Amino acid sequence: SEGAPSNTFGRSYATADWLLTQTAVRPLVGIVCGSGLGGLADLLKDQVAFNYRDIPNFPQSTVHGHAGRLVFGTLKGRPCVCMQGRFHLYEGYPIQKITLPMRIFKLMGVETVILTNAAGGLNQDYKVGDIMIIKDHLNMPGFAGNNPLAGPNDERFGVRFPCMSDAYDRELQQLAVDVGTELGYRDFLREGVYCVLGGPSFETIAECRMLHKLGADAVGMSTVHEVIVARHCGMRVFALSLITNQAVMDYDSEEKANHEEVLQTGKQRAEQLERLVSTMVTRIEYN
Ligand code: 6GU
Repeated sequence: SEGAPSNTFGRSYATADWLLTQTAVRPLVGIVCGSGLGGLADLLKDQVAFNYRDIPNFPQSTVHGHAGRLVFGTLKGRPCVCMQGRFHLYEGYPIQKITLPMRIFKLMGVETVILTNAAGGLNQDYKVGDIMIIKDHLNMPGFAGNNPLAGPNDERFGVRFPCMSDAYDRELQQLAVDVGTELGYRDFLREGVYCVLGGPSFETIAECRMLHKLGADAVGMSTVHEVIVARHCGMRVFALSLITNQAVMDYDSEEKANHEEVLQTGKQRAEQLERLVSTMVTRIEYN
């Protein structure tokens, strides 16, 4: 029957229901923390946290050697839920499994999703440590048919052919510029296009050059799938990339992309990125 292969409505509903019986928090904002950026969850007050392995239907995190956590709590009184650790295509999950948490967010009442990630800089003006407000994306796996909405459409979530030209909420982008300016972040705050690849191998030099020519400012392995599913079911979306390294663009370079550099830069800028997001949360308007 319709929706049968994955029945994500039934599973999302059961999980949302289970979570809401375990916590009094009714989250309006859902946050997804990127690599090295999980400290955001620690800012939540009156926390109720769940290991992913204890949540029915939740995928398990494999990437950093420790279990991911879903953390409920409040940021200056605003009810939030925060994913500390996310799921990636390169871990081998079916793409619908990666994005299931977005549908669970929706069914718990979340209106706004904020996503962060670590990314490589393709724009030659970008420096390591820059924070990029994502204004648009290039979905490379999607070009090859790997889209989380492929398969039967469940109208309870959204339409068959969702619009993506308004995926990244303009008001939230402006709010980020305003808050970033107030916090004194202007020198390292950027706005650009994020390109997602499947990973886990980093890009070749030729691939970086190609992506740059195609209009990408930063490249990574996450976020876009979650954005598509979040927009499909009508949540507002805001996303940030922390530029953790410069993608290698020429053959004379001695640079090599590596995960340690990604995590190291995350540590240096994480606090500022967390302050930007938490300040934004306290100013978002709710319906
Ligand atoms: Cl250079 N590439 C990709 N695909 N993901 C990244 C990255 C680069 N830096 C951080 N994440």
